Amino acid sequence: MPDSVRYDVSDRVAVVTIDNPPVNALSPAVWEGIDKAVARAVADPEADAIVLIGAGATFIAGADIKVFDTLKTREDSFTRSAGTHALLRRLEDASKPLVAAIHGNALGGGLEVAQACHFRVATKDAKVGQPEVLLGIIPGAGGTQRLPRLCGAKMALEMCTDGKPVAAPKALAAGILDHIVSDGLLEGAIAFAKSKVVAHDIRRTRQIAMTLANASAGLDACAATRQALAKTARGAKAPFAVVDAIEAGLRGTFDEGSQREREIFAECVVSTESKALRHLFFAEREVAKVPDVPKDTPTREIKRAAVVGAGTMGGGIAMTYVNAGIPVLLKEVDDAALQRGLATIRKNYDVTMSKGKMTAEQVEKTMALITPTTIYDGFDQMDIVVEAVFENMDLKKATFAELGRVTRPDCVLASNSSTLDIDEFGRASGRPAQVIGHHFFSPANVMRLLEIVRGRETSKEVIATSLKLAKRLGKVGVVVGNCFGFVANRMLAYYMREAYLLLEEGASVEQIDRVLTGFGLPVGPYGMQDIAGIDVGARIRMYLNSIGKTRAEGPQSAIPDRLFEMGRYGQKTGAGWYKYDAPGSRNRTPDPLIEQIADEEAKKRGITRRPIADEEIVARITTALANEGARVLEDGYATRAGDIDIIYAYGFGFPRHTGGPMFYADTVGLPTVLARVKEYRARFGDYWEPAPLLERLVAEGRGFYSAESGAAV
Ligand code: T1G
Repeated sequence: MPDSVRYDVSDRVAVVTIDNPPVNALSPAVWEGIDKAVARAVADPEADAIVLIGAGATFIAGADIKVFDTLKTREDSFTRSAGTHALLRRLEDASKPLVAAIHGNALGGGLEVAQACHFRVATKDAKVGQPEVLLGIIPGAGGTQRLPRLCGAKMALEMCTDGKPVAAPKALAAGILDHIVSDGLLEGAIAFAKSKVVAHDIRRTRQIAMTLANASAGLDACAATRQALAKTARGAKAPFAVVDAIEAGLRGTFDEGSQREREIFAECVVSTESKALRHLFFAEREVAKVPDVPKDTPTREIKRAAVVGAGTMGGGIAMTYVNAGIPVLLKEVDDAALQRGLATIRKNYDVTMSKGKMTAEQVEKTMALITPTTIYDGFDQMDIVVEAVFENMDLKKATFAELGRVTRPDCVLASNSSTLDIDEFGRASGRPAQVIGHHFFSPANVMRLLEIVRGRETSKEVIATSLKLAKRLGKVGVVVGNCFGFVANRMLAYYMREAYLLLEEGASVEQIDRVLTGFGLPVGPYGMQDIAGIDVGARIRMYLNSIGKTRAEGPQSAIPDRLFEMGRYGQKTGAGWYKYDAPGSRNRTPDPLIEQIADEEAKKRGITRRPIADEEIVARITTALANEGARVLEDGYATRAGDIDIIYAYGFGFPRHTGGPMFYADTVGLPTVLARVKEYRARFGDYWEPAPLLERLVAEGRGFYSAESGAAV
């Protein structure tokens, strides 16, 4: 029996322990071990029942995701899944009560193993779930057939299409779990198993009959789920595939449904969508590993924080801290600005409350963690200060100079700047080792990305503290270098350049936004600007012009500045790239004025506007991102291509099923991407210059993620 599975007998109950750190993933050895151990227990005269339990912090967190890369073809995967299904049937057919004892997480294949057991008991803080769609696959070990038999098709559809874990009390109420133990899990599970011996009670999930009524209600739920997914899936296929598998089980027998599940799983696991999502799964875990900041680098404890600036970003940052239980001093220049900021925070919590996600009492408790102020008193008690004042160099430098005077020498001084030079702030504060960029994304209390910008002198301790803090704030922290726009906005400038030029050349605002949301982005460039504010971008452009810089090489479209001069800032002014019913309204309509302005600007640049194909829009935007991403990598401002993909997935909602702009470029093929850069250079101008890294990788026949070497650039 492999070491990863142990066998013991306690009080006439066989205890099978899965011990495969860190999350007891179902590697081939673990599968084999479980199979052998349960067979041994069935034959063991010293054992009347069997308990399956995980060692360490969790039950089984699913199949070993790394194994999926070894499945090269559908046929290969289909064949292999036969073994898994047969194994689970052997568990289910055990002649002695078999109880799964769950703590931590029972996810994916882990929950499917538990479903094949006769009973499931858990600790009250355990979670169960089928997150496979988040990896572009479906449950492939019987979950689409057994779960509906335990909790009904409707809940099974929900769990398998949103992939979210379900807490034990809810899983008990739904019939997924049979009991929640109050004290020790193992003791509780053994007692439960013994009670089933006495009761001669064995329940095989696959034999739970699906009544006709349930089946027809289930089929209605499938139809309703498909309708809902049409709005939310944004191009991902796996959520629809899981509905197909569950439906097959509702229309046919358990075996027919299982066969269909295996076919669909085999299709999904070799798909580009799944490869992309598996890539993001591991990339998200890699971002925390910064080559020159060892895992054991000491970190500071962050117990008290201050935020300077209570505008849109400052308010959202304050909410992020207090949502994590960290009290915040929120400072503004005067009381009027402070009250405006507090009112916006209150309004945001009211919206959360109206959605039933917080109670009034919770809102009051959270808001009470915010101490508003207009002075620096108390800043000498802070562990961290986040500066979120207006994106202006002089204003930020003055703020850091002040912070250098009023805070403790070991206080972390973070800036929410989205573009400006962190080293300047370090110099202004007089202690650059404590200064770092914490670039949040709007809305800061919602978007999960934290771009952590290290300055030339930022200490490793401050970087490590920032990474740990990001996790505590519920963010994905990505460490990047300090160049203009860092990684996120530096690349975004090329995305926006192409969006503006495509408009001037003949595409419309609606077309560009429709095509990119069709590609899977949550919002197109123009809708996004109308939300964020056209004035924000305009003021950064004005600052850049004042220091003789542009955000991206090539022609600078005058259209956004013309809208700014007209006071069209977007939703907040009732007009921007679109017209809105009223200032603040989200109901938008296309505005023919934009077409007129685009015509005028095109004429000024001697361009004859032309019909532009949807494909060209996607190609130019994604090529611009990949080419600049390659430059960011070779300039050393990002550690890995995966970091860029995580930044775009979590910062801009770049469609996860594409894997992010760098992984997507590999999917398209770097030779094609390079050819496009060269084509655009010939058609539009020398500002389209291939990144040397891109040319080198193509010459070496490699990608940003070279499958054969597995090495990421
Ligand atoms: N396979 C391989 N490695 C895994 C893994 C898995 N399933 N889960 C985690 N790891 C690694 C991870 O890469 C990291 O490695 C370390 O464990 C700690 O993870 C048949 C087909 C369980 C909630 O999707 O959601 O079952 O970076 O940092 O924050 O139908 O891990 O240290 O080298 O995330 O405490 C379905 C995936 C698989 C769950 C713990 N299961 N895991 O979170 O730790 S498909 C999942 C998680 C399947 C069946 C199908 C989380 C976690 P390293 P971590 P954490």
